[in-house]
Amino acid sequence: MKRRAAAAATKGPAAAKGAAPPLQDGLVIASHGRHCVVETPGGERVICHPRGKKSQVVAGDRVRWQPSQDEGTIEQVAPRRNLLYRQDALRTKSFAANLDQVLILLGAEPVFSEHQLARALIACEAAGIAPLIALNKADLAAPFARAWQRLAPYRAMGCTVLALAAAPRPPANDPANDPAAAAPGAALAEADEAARAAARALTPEALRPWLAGRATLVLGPSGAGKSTLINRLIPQARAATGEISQALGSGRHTTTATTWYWLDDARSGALIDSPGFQEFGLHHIDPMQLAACMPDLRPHVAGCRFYNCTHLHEPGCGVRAAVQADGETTDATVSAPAQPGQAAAPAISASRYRIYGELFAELRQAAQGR
Ligand SMILES: Nc1nc2c(ncn2[C@@H]2O[C@H](COP(=O)(O)OP(=O)(O)O)[C@@H](O)[C@H]2O)c(=O)[nH]1
Ligand SMILES: [Mg+2]
Ligand SMILES: [Zn+2]
Repeated sequence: MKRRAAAAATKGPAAAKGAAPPLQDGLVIASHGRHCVVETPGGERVICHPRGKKSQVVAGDRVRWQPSQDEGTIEQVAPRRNLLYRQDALRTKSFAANLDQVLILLGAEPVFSEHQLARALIACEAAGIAPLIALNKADLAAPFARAWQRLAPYRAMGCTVLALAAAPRPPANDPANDPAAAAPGAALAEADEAARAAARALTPEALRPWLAGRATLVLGPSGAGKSTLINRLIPQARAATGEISQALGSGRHTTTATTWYWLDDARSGALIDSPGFQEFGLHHIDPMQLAACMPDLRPHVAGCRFYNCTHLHEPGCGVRAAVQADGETTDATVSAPAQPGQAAAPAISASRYRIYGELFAELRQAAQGR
């Protein structure tokens, strides 16, 4: 971390009269506890402290800060365009602010939790941030085919799902690696579809057009390949992480902070690396709004008899009427339009409806506890 020179901070007419130096613009590129790193428009990086206990800043915040000695104090935080956060019974934790999209990176291995994926997508929807899903490790044919099939409901509900090979291994010549072995008995067409997706898998470089000019938060379970992807696209990321952790930790042991990395010299696109995909609390979401945050359930709500339908047990529920039997495939089935003249909405997979029920119970309990 390049510490700011005290002399540079106190130059100018205001300083000459002994007044406080003028406020400066900055972007928060990392935040941890009571410290953060602010980047100036010129690319200098300064450790800053928020003024007051309550005023937490997060990566992506645009701030006005006051230089003092070799550090600074955050005086103002610009209104946020959006904020992605999670909330459980104990605390609220922010990921980042002012995002253009969230890249949810999953791996063919280890097997991802559909529940965590659903939670992350709901948080994006509630925050008004576009998600993009990438399934990494396309070179692992059989696990990739299984994972690709599990993502069918997400493709059907309109999510973009990209196949990625961030660091492919040479083929192992293992018969278990045949995509047809992925799901014995499953339709061959599905294995074929996964194999075609794997054959089209993007390299990290080929992912660039999806990232250019945007601030993208990268979320995903441990082992999915987040660090691999970030290090391929931003070779100096590893060094920057070390410097920032060291500066923010002030000698103490710290977990990695959420960190902002520029993708290009013009500083137009950025990847934001963040820990914490596992405990993705959604307690900030009203259970009665949950179906509206799930794009596959949402269109069917119009078909419910009761305006305050929970879609759990009510008669005349448009959502329940659209749920498929277990094992039915998503891509093909389309339910009847909820209302005459309306376009038919794709059916809801059994697993997605199960996740809705579990989340609804959890959020209702959280709302009652407040
Ligand atoms: N086979 C295969 N392995 C990969 C690929 N991308 C990453 N890995 C490996 O997956 C493991 C976890 O990657 P890492 O980037 O540390 O994951 P993170 O926990 O999400 O940051 C490492 O051993 C990587 O080498 C890929 O495309 N194919
Ligand atoms: Mg990592
Ligand atoms: Zn209903």
